[in-house]
Amino acid sequence: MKLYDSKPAPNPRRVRIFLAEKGMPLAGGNIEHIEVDIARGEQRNEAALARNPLGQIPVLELDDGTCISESVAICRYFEGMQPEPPLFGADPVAQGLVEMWNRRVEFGLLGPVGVAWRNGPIVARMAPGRFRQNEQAKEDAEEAARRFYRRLDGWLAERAFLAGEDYSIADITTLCTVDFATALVDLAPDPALSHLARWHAEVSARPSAKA
Ligand SMILES: N[C@@H](CCC(=O)N[C@@H](CS)C(=O)NCC(=O)O)C(=O)O
Repeated sequence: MKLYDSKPAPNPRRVRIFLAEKGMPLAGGNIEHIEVDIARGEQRNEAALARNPLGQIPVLELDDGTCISESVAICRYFEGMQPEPPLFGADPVAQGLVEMWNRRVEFGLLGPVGVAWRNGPIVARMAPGRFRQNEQAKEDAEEAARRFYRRLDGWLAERAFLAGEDYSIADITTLCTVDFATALVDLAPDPALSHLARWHAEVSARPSAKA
């Protein structure tokens, strides 16, 4: 199988961290790793659009040609192939909580961070004219992201990880979003949010975070 990936992009990193947590190596394993140059638009060439008509990565292409896109869908596939350690929850309650947190973070943080990025200066430099930029949309999205950081801080005061005492895909989504927001959107969490900072230090210290 082949994984179409991009080192600097946040969504493909979710899959790499997930694989690292599963102990499934990208180098030397049975997954062929293909780096896609997003800046050059390789995710939208004819072959790429045949794999994913949305022109986005990551994409997992199975040996029979089946293509799975959407980071969480790819992670679900790997969870099915290798259930241990469970990263979508070990029992129905945990599964519900993991799903709840993952969706909250996708809609409540990853979405606004994406809007702030599309309307921000780095995109204007990297891909001039690709998006019609709107300063008000950027500011509203930044405020929404900061509000979500404050909520996260409160939640993490009471639990080790997003969905409870076990690390899960919800932590992976949050880590990738926070790191992308910090590095490329100028939207780092306020360091005074000490519970969020504690959580971030802990998940960043896991070997998988280097993926
Ligand atoms: N919901 C999708 C989002 C995928 C996505 O937005 N991928 C970005 C990289 S992080 C991409 O391919 N961008 C290239 C483009 O939009 O041209 C997922 O979870 O995989």
